[in-house]
Amino acid sequence: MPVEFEQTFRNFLMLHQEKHNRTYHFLILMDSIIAAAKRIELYYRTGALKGNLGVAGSINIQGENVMKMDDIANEIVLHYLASNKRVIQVVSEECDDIVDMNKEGGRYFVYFDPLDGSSNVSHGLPVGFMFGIAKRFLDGDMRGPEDYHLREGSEYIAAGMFVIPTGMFTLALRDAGCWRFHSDETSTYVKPVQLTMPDNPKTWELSFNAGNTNVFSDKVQKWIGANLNKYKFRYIGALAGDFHRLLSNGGLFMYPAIVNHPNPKENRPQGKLRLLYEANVAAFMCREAGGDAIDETGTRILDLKPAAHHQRTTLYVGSKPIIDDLAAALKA
Ligand code: AHM
Ligand code: MG
Repeated sequence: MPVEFEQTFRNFLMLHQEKHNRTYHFLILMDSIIAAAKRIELYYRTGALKGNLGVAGSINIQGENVMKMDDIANEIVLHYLASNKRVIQVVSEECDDIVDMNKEGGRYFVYFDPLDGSSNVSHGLPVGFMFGIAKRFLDGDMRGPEDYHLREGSEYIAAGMFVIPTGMFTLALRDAGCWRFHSDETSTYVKPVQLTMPDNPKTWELSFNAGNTNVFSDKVQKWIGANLNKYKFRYIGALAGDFHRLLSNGGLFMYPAIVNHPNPKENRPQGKLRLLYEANVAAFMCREAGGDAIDETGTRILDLKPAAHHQRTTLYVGSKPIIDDLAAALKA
């Protein structure tokens, strides 16, 4: 039997860069992101044996602080990104402050959540390593030291997610589509498959925390009442896992505002998810797959101007027709 070869992610990306007359810097950055993902996956798979499952800040039976998966994953990503030398600064869900890396010579900003889906961690169920990437203004036109790292999602050049520990990896490249890879027997990501969000309601799914329904706004509750029975309902409580399935089947993932808990600063209801490394990542991938994403005011997620690096937002992301329908219902 002849040896069979599948195209590797690296080969795919190299050809992409060459086709678009781009440098290899992005390839080098992605090498580090892949290396980090593989190492997180290894820790996660063996987590129960090594006592690494659980969330940060847990205390073991001896009363000692234990380094849990969230912190381990964060340390891994920070290590690989810092040693890569192409990164200017990062925003991580696990770090209060923005982390400086190669401020003078770096080329990219990386926004990431190293282990999203905390409620799944102690069970070893799917979690996500999600990331978005923006680029330095190469004309040297920095916007000032205090805010140049805060980019709208529309300025990202790429965004992606690893669904850990499944070996599935999805990467969207600006204006070049949304692509899925899987890990082969040698732990190499292979076999690019381009994803297109289905517009046909036959396969659509709804995904949201149904237990919160009675604290959503009246408009959202009304929309749910009119639509819940039309589609399948799926929710695993980790954005990467839920969104991974949605990219194949289409439909809607939402995390609406909890109306009883308004954000005191903005004096309007706020969502749970973070703009820079959760909502923007899903919205960017969705746009490249032909879908759309808005917040509860009807504004496109990718057009939201971040005012703070850990800013939260409401999120409605999915197939275009269902987002259009929701936008109309939210406006009514
Ligand atoms: P986390 O960053 O604390 O893990 O929270 C983000 C997660 C998302 O992955 C998921 O979509 C959502 O929170 C689930 O929240 P809930 O448990 O309220 O449904
Ligand atoms: Mg998170």
